[in-house]
Amino acid sequence: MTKNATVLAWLDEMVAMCKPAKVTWITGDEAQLEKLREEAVATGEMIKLNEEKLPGCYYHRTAVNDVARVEDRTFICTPTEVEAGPINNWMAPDEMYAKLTALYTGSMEGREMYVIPYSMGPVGSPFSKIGIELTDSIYVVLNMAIMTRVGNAVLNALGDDPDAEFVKCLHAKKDVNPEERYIVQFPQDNTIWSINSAYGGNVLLGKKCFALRIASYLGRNQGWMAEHMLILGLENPQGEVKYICAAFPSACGKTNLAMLIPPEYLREKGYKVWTVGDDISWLNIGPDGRLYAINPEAGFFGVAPGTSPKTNFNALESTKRGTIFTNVAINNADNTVWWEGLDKNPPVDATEWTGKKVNGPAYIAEGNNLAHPNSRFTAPAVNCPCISPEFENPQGVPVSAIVFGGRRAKCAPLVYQSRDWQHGTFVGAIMASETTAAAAGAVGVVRRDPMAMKPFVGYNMAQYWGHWLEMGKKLGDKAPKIFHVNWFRKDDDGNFLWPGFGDNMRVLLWILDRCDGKVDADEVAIGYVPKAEDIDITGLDMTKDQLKDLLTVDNAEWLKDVEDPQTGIKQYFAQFGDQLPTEMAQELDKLISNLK
Ligand code: OXD
Ligand code: MN
Repeated sequence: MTKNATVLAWLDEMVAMCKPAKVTWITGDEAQLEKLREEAVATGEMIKLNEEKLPGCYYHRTAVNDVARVEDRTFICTPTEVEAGPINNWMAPDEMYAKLTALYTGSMEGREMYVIPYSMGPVGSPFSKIGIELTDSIYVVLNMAIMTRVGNAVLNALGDDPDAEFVKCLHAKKDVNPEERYIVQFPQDNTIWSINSAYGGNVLLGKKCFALRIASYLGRNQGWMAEHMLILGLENPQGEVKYICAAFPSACGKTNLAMLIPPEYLREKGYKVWTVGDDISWLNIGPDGRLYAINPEAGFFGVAPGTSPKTNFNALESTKRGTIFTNVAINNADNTVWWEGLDKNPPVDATEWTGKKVNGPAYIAEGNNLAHPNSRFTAPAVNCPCISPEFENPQGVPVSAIVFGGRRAKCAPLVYQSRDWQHGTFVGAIMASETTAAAAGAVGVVRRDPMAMKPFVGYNMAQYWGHWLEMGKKLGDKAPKIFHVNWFRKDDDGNFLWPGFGDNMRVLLWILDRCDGKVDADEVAIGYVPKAEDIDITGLDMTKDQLKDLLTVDNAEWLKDVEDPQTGIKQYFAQFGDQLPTEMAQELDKLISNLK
């Protein structure tokens, strides 16, 4: 426990409102966590999986109406609407507190409240931040114990100073009613309130709510950045490691890139990839003036379907022990797990994700999924075979390059480099991705997702771009170089032009060569593209001409992307009105004049 008066006063207030039958502090001791696992198994909240094949692994099933983040019920409650900006849901803080207080009052009667002190980032790192989550869900406690560092060590790091900074997080399952589900950030109060959900991204409040929404706001005020970016280290045959941060919207292969296995001929030469993080980067300017990244998380909350030994061996290995699986299918023959894309042998004696016993192959043949498409694994990062030796480094890793990306059938070339930080900020701001068949709605529709932060920015997106520009000024010539990639370009017959997966390493090598000033490039309207001879295609079933096709920039296509009345860049920027930094408007004018 703690003597910190601010923590204790806040806890008293929340207890008085939620009225739990009992309050338990999470200490971080394994014995306490083990007792909670046993309790969750006894109540049916979790199922223990095959101890021999999946040691320390558990299964959890959510309510069928509670399987994903709920962007339409996620709010940024700043004093004025303009602070939240046009792409966030907003309500005045007082109004939201009143509305939610009514819902929370008595919500934990007869239930136990768990108090989880947690650190985002290694405990005691100058770049780490502390949160305390109150929850009535054992599932949340056990997930938080994988995804973050929890317990007494965190309280010691917070100390007794009543002014010490921490984020106050409150979660109540209540009755999981989707009509009264709210995921609410109060950035000015360092506060997050989540109610009526028990699904990952809505309730593991350290992740998206704190490490992106609240942290992006803190970062603006404190001179650092919280970004939706993986962090990977690329080691060359001389043993030097350079670090890259990369932001992609969902369904663009972020976890796969973070854990990439280089093509065999590069492995043989001695190239390696090290994973520092797969989802979130906190970026600070270090003592030498360069940008340093830490991964605030301690685990991976990954999408299971599609993960296989071929697509992501390292992610799959990470799930082999100490992992919680949510909404995948169970193979009853040996009490293990299965999901679409794991292999070609769906279990015959299966329990599909909602809990129905089915014949797996027959059920799939009828057009059903055994695992929910957004089913997840919560796996400890230390399980990952390629976890970076720098993973726990409290100073973080120096970033050489920032990479933005999206899924574009046309338009964006395989890779291009921005001219400078300001132009790179613009490249991030115009990021877009095409919707896939994996989500409901029309396929191939362009959706703008600046810096992959559309669902996660904790204040006005235009002011966030302004903050990027400020950080660039501070970094000066030490700023990382900024690039954009597109692994998803297609030919006129709809075939992908680039093999992707491990071969993406070939593009990363060009990016690092550019950072080191080792290769020339061609300047085109949108920035710099590689000379075809500088991307190594050894061993690929691809001609130089096909590579050239991947690198071409079609100015007419780009002009359409700027001008499109629904999804165009001009239209998108217009909604920010006078909040749009003039530099962004200038970059747009420059793009248009270059294209013409
Ligand atoms: C995630 C997401 O779960 O971005 O990481 O939705
Ligand atoms: Mn994410």
